[in-house]
Amino acid sequence: MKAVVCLPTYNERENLERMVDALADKGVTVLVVDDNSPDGTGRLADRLAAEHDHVEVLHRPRKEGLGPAYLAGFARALADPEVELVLEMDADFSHDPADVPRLIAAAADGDLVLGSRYVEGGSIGSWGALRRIVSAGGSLYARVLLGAPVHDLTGGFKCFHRRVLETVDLDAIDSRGYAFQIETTYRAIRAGFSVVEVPITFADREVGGSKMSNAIVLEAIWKVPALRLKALAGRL
Ligand SMILES: Nc1nc2c(ncn2[C@@H]2O[C@H](COP(=O)(O)OP(=O)(O)O)[C@@H](O)[C@H]2O)c(=O)[nH]1
Ligand SMILES: [Mg+2]
Repeated sequence: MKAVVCLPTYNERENLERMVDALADKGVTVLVVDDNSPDGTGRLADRLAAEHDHVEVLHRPRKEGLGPAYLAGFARALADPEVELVLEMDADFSHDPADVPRLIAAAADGDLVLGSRYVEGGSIGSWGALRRIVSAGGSLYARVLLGAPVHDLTGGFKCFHRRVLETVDLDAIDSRGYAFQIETTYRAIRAGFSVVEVPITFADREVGGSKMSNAIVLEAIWKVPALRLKALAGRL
């Protein structure tokens, strides 16, 4: 079953080559989606794509957040009719490339697989107290407001079957940050798809900087009730 890992990058020059190497023996195609990173990640990605059969690159003109980058990556991945699984993954080693086969294997048991920090066996490495609270609180907030039976709604290590991405109205999604993760999972659930959570250990990045911002947190806070209202109005 052909699988594509969409890897959004913004200033990940120090991580990308190691990540591409770590994914080389996982039987996946890596689609780097770079938003014209000022640090030259896009040029590095082009070189890696020239060197490795399992690497492809999608260049976008400017940074617009994770959401639009993933949507562009999904469209590119699905354009190949042989692709059955599309994965989301961070390029900064917060998500362990060694976990990719577990996510793919779990796709046999569900339509959407989530790498989950908040189920038994899952954990977070060295994050400080504030980020833990924002992340765990955000997932709980979304879980309660949406009534979604999922423990990690904000995580970005996921594996979609093609049918999920073809059924959900991706054109209607304008979330950019964590809200994008919440929205894609919620829309999948609303559409009747099954979700499987696989425990993962989330590690803090060792090199490069996080792009998390207050705007990303605020977007998630207001988007969750907005999604619920849309669903109640029968528009989702
Ligand atoms: N293409 C693209 N990638 C992004 C953007 N923002 C973040 N990323 C990538 O998304 C992944 C997760 O972002 P990160 O900043 O580590 O977020 P954090 O893990 O929540 O701190 C990394 O691979 C980033 O390079 C963006 O606007 N565009
Ligand atoms: Mg990160």
